[in-house]
Amino acid sequence: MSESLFFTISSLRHTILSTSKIILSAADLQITEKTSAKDLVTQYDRQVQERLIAAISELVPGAEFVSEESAEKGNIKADDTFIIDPIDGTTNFIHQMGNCAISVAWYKHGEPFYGAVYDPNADEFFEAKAGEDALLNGKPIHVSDAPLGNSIVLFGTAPYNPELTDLTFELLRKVFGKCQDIRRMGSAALDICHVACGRAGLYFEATLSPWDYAAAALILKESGGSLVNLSGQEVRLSLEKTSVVAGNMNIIAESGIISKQK
Ligand code: LIP
Repeated sequence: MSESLFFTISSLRHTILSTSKIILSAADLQITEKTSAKDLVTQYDRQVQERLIAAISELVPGAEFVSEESAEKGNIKADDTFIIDPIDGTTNFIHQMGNCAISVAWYKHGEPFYGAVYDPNADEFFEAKAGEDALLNGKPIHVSDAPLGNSIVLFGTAPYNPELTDLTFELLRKVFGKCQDIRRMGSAALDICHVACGRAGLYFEATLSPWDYAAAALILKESGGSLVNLSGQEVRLSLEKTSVVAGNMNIIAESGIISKQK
């Protein structure tokens, strides 16, 4: 990797760390509803997003952005596109439950180049550069090779999409009897990172937006894991929502939640 790219990634890491202080010092949330009373945003989601976009635009002139709280979505095939979730786990953040993260993915010509997911409450910085080890606070991480029966399964409830509730709990019922236990932690990006570092064996959610998974998908890949949809196809970055299943391929197969498209 060139010295200038190395410097840019170091500067991006520093920007994420410094911007995260906004989350830790939050006070007057100024909560507003987006699509429903379950789909909320605070002034801090917007502040973090603005701070990140301004800093990255200096670091990578001409960069395009796909960010959760921006109406305008950039071109995911541009020379440089940053896919940002300023606060993944906003509902946890609103209820002061921790377990939320800043997620930033850097794509080059539509291919993942760098991904970072930072949980400021736990001070855990997950990151990966394409083709290199996935890291947690600078140390290599790897998915678990434990069988499903010895594994925690994480899941999301797709709360913004009540039409998917029955499917979610059918899938949950299917795995609950086969795994050690289940958890709903509330941040898709962190859930996928918990799979990447081997804390959990599997994560699934019936629908996610690109900013929820874009960075964690690269971290998972470089930790030896796979991100597929509920039909078993590899998840590729798209502006369309997609179902996701994260794990190693053995545990994904063992779970029985994939239904191959005919
Ligand atoms: C959230 C995800 C969560 C999912 C929610 C929402 P947000 O992201 O992390 O797993 O269930 O629907 O997408 O909205 O907090 O950035």
